[in-house]
Amino acid sequence: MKKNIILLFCLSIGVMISCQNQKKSTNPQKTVEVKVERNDTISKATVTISSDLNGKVSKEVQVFEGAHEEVMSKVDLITEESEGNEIIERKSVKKLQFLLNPKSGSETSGKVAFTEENGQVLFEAALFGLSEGTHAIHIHEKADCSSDDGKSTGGHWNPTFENHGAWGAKTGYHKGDIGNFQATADGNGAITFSTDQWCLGCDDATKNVIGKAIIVHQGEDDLASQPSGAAGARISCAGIIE
Ligand SMILES: [Cu+2]
Ligand SMILES: [Zn+2]
Repeated sequence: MKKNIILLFCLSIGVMISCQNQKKSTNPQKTVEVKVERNDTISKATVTISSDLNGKVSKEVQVFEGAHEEVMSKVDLITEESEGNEIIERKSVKKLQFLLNPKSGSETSGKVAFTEENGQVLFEAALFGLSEGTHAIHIHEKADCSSDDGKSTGGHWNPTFENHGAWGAKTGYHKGDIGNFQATADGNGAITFSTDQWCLGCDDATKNVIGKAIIVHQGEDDLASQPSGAAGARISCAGIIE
């Protein structure tokens, strides 16, 4: 009798498992990923639609390039078509790129990029024509690189009214206090920086970097002097504009 009960128990577990396995979906799960890259002349959108039908994944990629409004209206069309079907996730990546131009009689140029993904902004800069050693790089408050000395960009971007300092310091830091980087003997330098305390064009004025400027300095930021770290002349500038 006891044996029969155990046998019945095992049988019913077996049935339960096989029933669950039969619950296979006939509708694919769709994921739409929209990646938008933009610089001052052109926008490029890459739309990847992935369909997952019971583990079988197929991908369809479409790329649009051209004027920003045109590109975005094509993206809207595709994503609207897919809506109502089985979209489970929609990712959006926004990338802005700018050129840094020499200031204060320097020959320092470079490239900067901001990439926003999942609430995180990645900042990447590559510099050329520097003197060897440590240089400061900050976000200043105005996207105006018109003056020869770069001072038209104003002071450090400080929307939370804190002291100047090292990023994350308990004693305070500006939202523009990226910090320092090193340049090699051949004059090249690079820095990457990632934070969730910035955004690209959101409504939060304490996070939005659009309308500000990137400034590279001749000297090192001592991360203590007020109001800007005593980093010396402004030798390269880029406005962060959309
Ligand atoms: Cu600065
Ligand atoms: Zn500062």
